[in-house]
Amino acid sequence: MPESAASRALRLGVAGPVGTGKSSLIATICRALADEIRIGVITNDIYTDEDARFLRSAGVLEPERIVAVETGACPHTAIRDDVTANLLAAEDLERAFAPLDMVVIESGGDNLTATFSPALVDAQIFVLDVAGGGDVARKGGPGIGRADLLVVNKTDLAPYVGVDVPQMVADATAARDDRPVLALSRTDAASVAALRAWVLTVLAAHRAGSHIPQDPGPMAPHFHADEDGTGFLHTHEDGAAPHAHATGDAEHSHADHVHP
Ligand SMILES: Nc1nc2c(ncn2[C@@H]2O[C@H](COP(=O)(O)OP(=O)(O)OP(=O)(O)O)[C@@H](O)[C@H]2O)c(=O)[nH]1
Ligand SMILES: [Mg+2]
Repeated sequence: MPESAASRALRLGVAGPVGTGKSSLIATICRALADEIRIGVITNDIYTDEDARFLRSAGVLEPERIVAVETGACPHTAIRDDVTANLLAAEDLERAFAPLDMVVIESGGDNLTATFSPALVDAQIFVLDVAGGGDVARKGGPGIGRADLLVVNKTDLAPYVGVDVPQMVADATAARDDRPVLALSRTDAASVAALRAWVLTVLAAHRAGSHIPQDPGPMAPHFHADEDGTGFLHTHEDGAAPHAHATGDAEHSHADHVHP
């Protein structure tokens, strides 16, 4: 008989553009909760195990509980199109350290359109940072629009990059039809407490069987530029009507395109 989702660890995905603070956020979650709940972590990197090494060196979890999956391809492939490697890693971790309460999976940094398949995670966090610009939240996309939690990270940097955090949070909230948005800085204890509380709420709902994994929707078609200035349109045709735009513009030119 298939195991019911509620009887295994909560699988929590963390996605978002390169460098927005995904690994740091996972370190923060571990630091805040490792004494209370049993956590395992899976990192995805294209060619290295850099993020796993960062998290091991942060000393927030036993090193053996942090495993790296080298995806060797577009990061979104391993979290959306073929999740096998990540699923096997999650099952291995859950078996090796049974019983685990939560397995956190970090996507390799990608563009604004990357989301986890609900076949891999029960809930997902999408991470933006203020340094990416205050207008990013307004641009939408499946992760910004429909991840279980949107984090606006590194708020401590806002004064230096001229971003109005309350405005960015208000724009994000509007883009998300009032789904939760959290302004976070690892240096702001109140925001870390709010993140901790959110994770515990989702975990409790998962255990109670009342948490329903959401699919934020497939990636928008996006453009992969080649070195010679040409490229190809990459579509993920698992639901939405794919469509092409005029190409020749910047790489991932459809990253900010939302499919309602
Ligand atoms: N000021 C500030 N810097 C932060 C914060 N969180 C993360 N950083 C820094 O942002 C940089 C990127 O953080 P990471 O956690 O490696 O980001 P990431 O999203 O995991 O990066 P990739 O996995 O490479 O996509 C590092 O230099 C972190 O120290 C924060 O709250 N405030
Ligand atoms: Mg990382």
